Amino acid sequence: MAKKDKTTAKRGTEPVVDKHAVENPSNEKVEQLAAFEVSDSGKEMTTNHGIKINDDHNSLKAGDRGATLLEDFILREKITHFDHERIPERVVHARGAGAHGTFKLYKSLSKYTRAAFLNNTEEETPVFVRFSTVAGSRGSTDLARDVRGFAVKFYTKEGNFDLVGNNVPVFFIQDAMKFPDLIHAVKPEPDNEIPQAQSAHDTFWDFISTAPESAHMIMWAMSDRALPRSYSMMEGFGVHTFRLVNNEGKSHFVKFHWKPLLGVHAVSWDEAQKISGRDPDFHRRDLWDSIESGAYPEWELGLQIIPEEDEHKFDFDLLDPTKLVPEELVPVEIVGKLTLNRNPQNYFSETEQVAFHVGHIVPGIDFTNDPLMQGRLFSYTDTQLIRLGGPNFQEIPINRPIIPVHNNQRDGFMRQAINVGKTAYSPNLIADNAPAQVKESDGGFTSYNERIDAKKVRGRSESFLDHYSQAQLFYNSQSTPEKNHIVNALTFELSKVKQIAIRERILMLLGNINEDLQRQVADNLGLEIPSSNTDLNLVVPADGDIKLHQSKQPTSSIERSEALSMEKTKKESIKSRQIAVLLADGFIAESLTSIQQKIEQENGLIQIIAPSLRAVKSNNGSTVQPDQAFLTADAVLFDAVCVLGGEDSFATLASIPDAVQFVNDTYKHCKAILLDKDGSQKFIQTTHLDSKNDDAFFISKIDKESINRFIKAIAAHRVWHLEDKRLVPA
Ligand code: HDE
Repeated sequence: MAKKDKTTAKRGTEPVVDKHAVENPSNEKVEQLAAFEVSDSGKEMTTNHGIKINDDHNSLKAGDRGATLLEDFILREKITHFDHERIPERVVHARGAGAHGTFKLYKSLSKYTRAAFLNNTEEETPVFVRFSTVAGSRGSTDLARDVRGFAVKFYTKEGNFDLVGNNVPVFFIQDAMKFPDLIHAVKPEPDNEIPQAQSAHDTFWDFISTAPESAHMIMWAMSDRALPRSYSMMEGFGVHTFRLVNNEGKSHFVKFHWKPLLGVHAVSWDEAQKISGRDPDFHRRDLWDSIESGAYPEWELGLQIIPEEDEHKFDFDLLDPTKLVPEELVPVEIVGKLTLNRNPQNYFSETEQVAFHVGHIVPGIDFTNDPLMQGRLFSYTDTQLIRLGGPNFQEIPINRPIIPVHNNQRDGFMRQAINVGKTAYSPNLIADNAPAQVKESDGGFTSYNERIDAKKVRGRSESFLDHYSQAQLFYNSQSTPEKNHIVNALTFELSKVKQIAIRERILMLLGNINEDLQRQVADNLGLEIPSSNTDLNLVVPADGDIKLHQSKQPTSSIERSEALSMEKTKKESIKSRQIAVLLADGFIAESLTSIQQKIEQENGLIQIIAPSLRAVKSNNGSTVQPDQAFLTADAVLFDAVCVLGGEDSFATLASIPDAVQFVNDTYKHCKAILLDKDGSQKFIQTTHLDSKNDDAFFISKIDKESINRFIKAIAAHRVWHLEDKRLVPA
């Protein structure tokens, strides 16, 4: 194995130490990847064929001003490679960010599954995780209103297991057959390729208005779940019902959950839109910086396990991917922890080339007949064949399992393995039947022995036709601010829809979910409430009976589910939160030290923002170097702000409109603010802040007590209930 080179390219003349290669934990997969790493540090330049290059800046010409010569193989090679360096982006989930980490099991699940990585609590399983948005292209913003992909590749000792999930537990459609239609509808419209990374346009809502099966998912997509504060502050879900199969061949149904240790938190839509301009890489940067600073993102793996005998005990179908299993009916059992602790070395080689597939399972895990999942089982390999250029994509370093691969598959574009020997078929006598098939008892994969006895039908099960119960359950489970955000999101999206008939059809759909929701959106759009909420389900075969496809009356057995609201989520930690400290000449040095020490102790990240990048002088003559000036900093990129007194610092900040705006915006977006009392009076008058403290706005001397209150407010994330009081013109 190649020795890992711990230096990166030279900046100036000094070799720069690659900090993360030195400090971040390694694992078996990372060691495997190291064998493929190439460092140019201190090396001579060569062509791809190893010829040392003497001049990389000038092409070979016939005379100083002459035409360039075709024989210039160095120029030809350089340009040719450049011409071919793009590959197609993913057809969905094109924009993403990834990281390495490990999975550690808390307790053995041998009762349910024979998957070794879910049995052995001693071993850590290496993982690579890629988060993504769905609709936008590779260069689009991280903060689009969208579902987020949450794809985890476990490099287990029995091969790769991919849990290719989302941050929402349900999906828009019930059958894979409709996926191309859904995606064509949400992607930019085909005539002018507008709008990018947005669902707020006619074709998307036209599709939704004819597909009531999407009602539940629409509630999630219009909620703040679609605007995560950070990848490390969102849940992940396997969505489909899977199977766990134990050593005796007994199967249990299972739903996979990832629960973030930092809780589930979102930004507001106003912030999301502004962040998209200020820092379209906001989530990607947050993931990278958290890992580099040692504030590793963590999630616990949770399972909802359902005995096979209970398959028909619910008032929804476990095979229907538009339904979740309420935690009140089946609790989530926490079984292990995922920690992301290492950034990739190279975005393209790792994050872009990683190829996930729902069909990558290991013995002890199996599929169900969920018709969406069944379609996915085809799509993922198919897409890699075009995206990664052929059938050998599994040999790309990031995709290789950590155990050796042996079979009789051969050749194809870009084959890396040099398979030795004469045989590439089975059975064979020449090589004594190698590679040999493996008995189930020795770890050979066998499919779950499900009994199926049915007629072929092209259609939908009647058990899939209750489209509104869980949409209602979700809406009813939201807090008042969360409900308001859903109303605002629907108003925003439908305001962008040009055809009034589509707006009206969506109002009918909303009426089947909640009449209050329908009324508010109708009012905002200036439309009448439709006289009937006719269901426009157009999923009907050409000669089918439309009545057989109408949505069923809602019949949910529970009305509210606490787990569906973000309000009761964990609010304990400020790990990886960005806190802005505003200051100017004359600031009180002692206050800065106190706040820095305490925030760093709690794993928060501080940035000092000042009028310019010139060092700022404190009241005692010491100086501090700002991280940013107001020109590049913006409140939407931070979770909280602390403004340091005394008089002189405040007087300068009060005279800078961007500083005042910074504090106003933090206030408007319901975030925590700590203002040093010393000299703050006049500053407050220049802002829209109320001069009274509230649950997250403190005017106080900067001391232990006020810093502790400030930290608690940051951990609580936002005071959404004060949204109507913290009024600031944008
Ligand atoms: Fe995917 N999906 N999907 N999907 N999906 C892809 O595979 C597809 C679905 C998800 O970070 C593609 O390699 C079909 C549900 C994630 O690389 C493609 C259907 C869920 C990612 C594809 C679905 C997902 C993808 C595009 C309906 C949540 C990104 C590039 C039958 C459980 C993985 C690629 C990454 C990517 C097809 C529905 C999650 C085309 C046909 C439901 C997280 O194969």
